[in-house]
Amino acid sequence: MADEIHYELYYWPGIPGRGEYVRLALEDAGAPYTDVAREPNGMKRMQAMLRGEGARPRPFAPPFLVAGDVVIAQTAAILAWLGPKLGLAGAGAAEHAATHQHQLTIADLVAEAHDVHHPIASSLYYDDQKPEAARNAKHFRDERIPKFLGYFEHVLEDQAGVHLVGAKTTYADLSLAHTLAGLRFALPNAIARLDAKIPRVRALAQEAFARPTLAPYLASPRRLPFNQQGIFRHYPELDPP
Ligand SMILES: N[C@@H](CCC(=O)N[C@@H](CS)C(=O)NCC(=O)O)C(=O)O
Repeated sequence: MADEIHYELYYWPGIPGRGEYVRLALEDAGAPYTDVAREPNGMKRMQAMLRGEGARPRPFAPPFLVAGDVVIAQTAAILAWLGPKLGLAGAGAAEHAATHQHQLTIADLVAEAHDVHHPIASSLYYDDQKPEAARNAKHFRDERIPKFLGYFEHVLEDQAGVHLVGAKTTYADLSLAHTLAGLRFALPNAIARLDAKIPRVRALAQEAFARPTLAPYLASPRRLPFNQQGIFRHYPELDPP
């Protein structure tokens, strides 16, 4: 159950991005929070925090979370801190650590998904790095996605269930469900080819997104759709049939 802290999440307002991983945990737990940069003057407040005009340590990049006098950045670190408070990190230290481990593996996958369309530099346009993106995408589709999702399929086999850790939903389950949705948006053909090999990952995603507090959020306008500015982008030329 959520505690009584009113959280402030800071993240770029126009994309689900990495902020969505934190949102999913907060929404699932019914925790009170403000999505600051989506409020009037919120971007100014976020930029001020990034300039160091706020709590310490100043964050390097969004997402970051403010809870009272605590400020914490890095998606996996935010979730490791929040997860136990929200009842989404399993039971006990070993399950907390395993949940964090899975989140870090998901973070690696997310970073690679971003680098598919920006393999040279985030500061360049996609159009300025298309040949490199095409080369990167082939390896991501053929090697990396099967390896990552195959790994999680094995974890679920070991678990004999639909949860990556323990017997209950953790934030790692929510994150994997969101990542599968993002990959399916970006590379629908590649994921369709893999679907038959990842039944447990798909079952996890279905269960996670049907959770009673999460399903209404996912159907609401508060959930930002995937788009061409985010981490998961759909360029048809990177996803041949
Ligand atoms: N490892 C960090 C990465 C944070 C990150 O790359 N944030 C992006 C938005 S999703 C950003 O604004 N980066 C700015 C930068 O790296 O200069 C995390 O997982 O939270």
